[in-house]
Amino acid sequence: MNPNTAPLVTVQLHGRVAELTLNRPDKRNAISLAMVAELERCIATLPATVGVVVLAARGEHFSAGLDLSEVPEMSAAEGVQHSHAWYRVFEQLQFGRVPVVAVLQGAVVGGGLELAACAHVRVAEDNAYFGLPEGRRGIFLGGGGSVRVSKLIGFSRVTEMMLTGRTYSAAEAFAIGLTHYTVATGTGLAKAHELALRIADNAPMSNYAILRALPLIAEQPMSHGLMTESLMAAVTQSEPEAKQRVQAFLAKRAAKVQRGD
Ligand code: 1HE
Repeated sequence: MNPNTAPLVTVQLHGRVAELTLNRPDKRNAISLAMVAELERCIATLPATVGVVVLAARGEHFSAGLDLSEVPEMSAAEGVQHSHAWYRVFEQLQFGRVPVVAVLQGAVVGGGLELAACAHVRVAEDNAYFGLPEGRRGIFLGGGGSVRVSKLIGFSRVTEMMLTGRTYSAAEAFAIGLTHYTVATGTGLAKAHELALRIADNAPMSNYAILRALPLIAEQPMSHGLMTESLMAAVTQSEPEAKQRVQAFLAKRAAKVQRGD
């Protein structure tokens, strides 16, 4: 297909899992406003049967970040609007209806890392590397990374990454908590689908609480956090599905937790 007419994001449905794939490998999946809009449309039109999203990218690199060809033409006012267009879709990813598992390979840099930071589970192939080269380009984070990436690895590491332009390897990214899994090159998608199926098997109310309540609790003072937690616990355990699942365990009909799970 002509790269100029190919969709910038493709959607493939695998039962309860929707695979969303950035599809601009010739430009290293640089994120243009058109790609942001396409991502937004794909998320908004996911069938109700979808319980988990796998976010992937075609080609050797997850994403080279912001499409730099958009920068020279942008005024300050347009720059603010540009960031807000990214924020809107990234918020839908992070706080939407369904958990997101990202598969990361090659360059995961700038806005690509900001996008990856919206996912709930990050699987990196061992050839992945992570950087924030904004300082090198004379620009700044603009896709929520100063907040999201700082929350993941701390303000000090983000400062150093941005000042020096250093990259973290897949092994280092795992060690500092930027990713959750490191897998061999070429196996990330399979691992992401395996994890997605496990997530899809959770009770929907538990997944809701994990996605919606947990991040709020993390921002609350301890006394408020404990109150929110207790209310959320009461709501989830009142669901008929929770009663059934607990009864199944007590009747020895449900799987035990196993080492290596
Ligand atoms: C691009 C972009 C891009 C590649 N915008 N066109 N991001 C960066 O500073 C990273 C810039 N990119 C790179 O450092 C490299 O491209 C990679 C290390 C990611 C990949 O290298 P390589 O050798 O595989 O590919 P390439 O030859 O550099 O790029 C292939 C094509 O993609 C080439 O275009 P072509 O017409 O010559 O084929 C590149 O120009 C194009 N390309 N990256 C536009 N980013 C919300 S604010 C977020 C702020 C940021 O994200 S700042 C970080 C920007």
